[in-house]
Amino acid sequence: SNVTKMLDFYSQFNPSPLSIKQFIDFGLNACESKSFLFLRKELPVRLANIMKEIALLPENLLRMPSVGLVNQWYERSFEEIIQFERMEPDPTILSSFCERLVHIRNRHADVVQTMAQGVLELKESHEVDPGTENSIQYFLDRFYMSRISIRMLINQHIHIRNCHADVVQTMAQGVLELKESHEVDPGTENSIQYFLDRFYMSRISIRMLINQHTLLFGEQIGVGPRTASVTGIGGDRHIGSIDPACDVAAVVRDAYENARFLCDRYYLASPDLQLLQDGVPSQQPMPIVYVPSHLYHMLFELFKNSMRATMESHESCPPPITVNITRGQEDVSVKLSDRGGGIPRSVSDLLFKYMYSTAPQPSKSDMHTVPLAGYGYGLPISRLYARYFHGDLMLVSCEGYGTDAVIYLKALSNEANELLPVFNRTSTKFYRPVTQLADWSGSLNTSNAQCKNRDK
Ligand code: W6P
Repeated sequence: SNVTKMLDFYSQFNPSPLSIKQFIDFGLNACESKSFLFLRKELPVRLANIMKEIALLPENLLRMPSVGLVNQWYERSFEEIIQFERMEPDPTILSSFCERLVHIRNRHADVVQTMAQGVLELKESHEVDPGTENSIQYFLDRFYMSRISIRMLINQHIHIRNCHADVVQTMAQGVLELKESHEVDPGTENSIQYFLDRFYMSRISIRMLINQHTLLFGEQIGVGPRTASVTGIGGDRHIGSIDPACDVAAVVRDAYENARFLCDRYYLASPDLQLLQDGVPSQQPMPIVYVPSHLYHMLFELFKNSMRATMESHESCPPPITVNITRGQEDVSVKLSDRGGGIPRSVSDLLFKYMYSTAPQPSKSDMHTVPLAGYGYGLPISRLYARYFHGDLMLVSCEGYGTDAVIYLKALSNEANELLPVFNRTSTKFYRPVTQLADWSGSLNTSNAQCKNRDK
């Protein structure tokens, strides 16, 4: 069909990764039609690349209803975006494009849960061999990364429309509407010119005053920690979802406070936070060019895990969770250390595996006791957020004592490039489950170990 042809066409292109710096430059020179022209090619490319990988999934997973549903969402969204292929970026098209993006973003809101459901369906209906399990792990990492990147593009575009285009462009559109519906005489034209000069100048000056005021006084007033650090109500220095002065320490405090709220409700107590910078207590901000909501997501997840481990291993007097933030040449590192008794190495590898993370869900009837952390997809998804801009997330646990979790972030925004899955021959190979022979003694695949050299 036509859509299949388009899929083949767009999947030939590699996605173009952007750096945080490029996102910012693009956002500052915000031009909605330029963004439109970029996205109507880049979004189909990213969608097509991951859809080609969906098609390579093990057949028994593809047959699961939830996976089929997710697949349908992708097909529909791909079709909707390529509708704009040959359209001129006039105001009407630009606004319907933006509406479409919001629509698509909503359609894909529950992808993670639905995919997890699909994996659960598979596990309940089939015996899953290690080869298949590996393919699924490989796929889900790439699939969720692709999703993170697509959402990032959509959010940046919407920002460009909201922040820069809105007033100026809506006004321009009004002028256009007038010109199309009436003959405009020179006198009217002059007064419009006069008005708009003053209107825009007034706007520029008001924004300038607001920015100065909030930058100078916004921090002390304190709009409430969560809003302050994540949404950055303190002068809109934000460029879309990027904060060029994202205060890592403030986001740590936010995430801690919100996790503590859940912890207190569940355990009626919670560990304290000891916040260090370069190993010593500090109230200084630790600014970095980053997406605060992504950082918050990772920290909130890690805090929930640390708090649960701490409370489960200490009936009274829970030891504090220590967070040490450090800045080096390449990385800003955030290390969370708990004394929650740790986890064995055999378990810490599993925490990032989607197949194991799909723990049997807590009973739906028990809606009032929100479990603190269900080892859901929180950790693997958090690690993807870290890796998305070439950082990382690691766990080092000492069983019997506690766990260190480290988030690494690129210190320099021009090195913080998007990390994107690319569909090609190499990625295709991973979906052909070759039954690997164990080349180390006593390792994973016992059935293989027994039938030595029986690979055909
Ligand atoms: C634990 C297990 C865990 C996972 C992730 C982060 C922190 C911790 N602490 O005991």
